[in-house]
Amino acid sequence: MHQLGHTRSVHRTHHFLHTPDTFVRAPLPGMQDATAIIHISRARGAAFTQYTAELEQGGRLGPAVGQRFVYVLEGELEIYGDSFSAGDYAYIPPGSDAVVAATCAARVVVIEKPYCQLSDIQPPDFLAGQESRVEAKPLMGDDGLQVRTLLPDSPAFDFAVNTMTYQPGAALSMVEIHVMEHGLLMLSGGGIYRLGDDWYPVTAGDFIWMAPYCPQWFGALGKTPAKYLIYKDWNRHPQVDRR
Ligand code: UGY
Ligand code: MN
Repeated sequence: MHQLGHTRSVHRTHHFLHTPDTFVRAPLPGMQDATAIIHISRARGAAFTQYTAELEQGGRLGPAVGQRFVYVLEGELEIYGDSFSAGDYAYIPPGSDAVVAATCAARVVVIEKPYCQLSDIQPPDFLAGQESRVEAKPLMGDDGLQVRTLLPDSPAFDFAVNTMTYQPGAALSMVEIHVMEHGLLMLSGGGIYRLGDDWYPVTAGDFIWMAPYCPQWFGALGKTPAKYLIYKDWNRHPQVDRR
């Protein structure tokens, strides 16, 4: 049903709120029995690509452009013979032969980015993890806001992916303004996101892109925790071209 041209999606120069009512699906090269909702990419000026892949049973992703991070939202994947279900994730290094296939219908967060090599450090190896086994740490001493850092704290990684869980009423303690850009998928709950000079109600299923230096703040609303998965570029000098 059409909404007379209304949507919560908002496209601005320094931020983008992408809500499910505006998602358009199209397969990427090499995908089999799968399709992608491309939330953000170079086409919009980001240094990374983030999409939600929807795979049928037996479906698979095409080859990655650069390194790839996958986080399972729903269903089950197989990579190198190991199975990955909701909350499981994998880091796949550049040039890897890893095949990402669905053993049942699955929805997956996929982040891809060319690897930014440092002269004295090798790229990371393949890594598999389970979010539930990552220790949650309070952000800036606030027990109501817990962060799980999914990738190791190592300069070999040129990006970070974390989950952040806010108890109802919890909020970032400051408006952040920083050089890193973000790709963010709301996993559950909701609240108000400040982006630039605007405040938006956001809920599970929404995607947000924040350009470098986009002022940002979030406060959780409702009776259940709000949780999001957040990407940021990391561990590299900003003078280096990240694309
Ligand atoms: O890691 C971050 O920069 C994070 N605190 N930003 C955010 O939640 N918008
Ligand atoms: Mn931030």
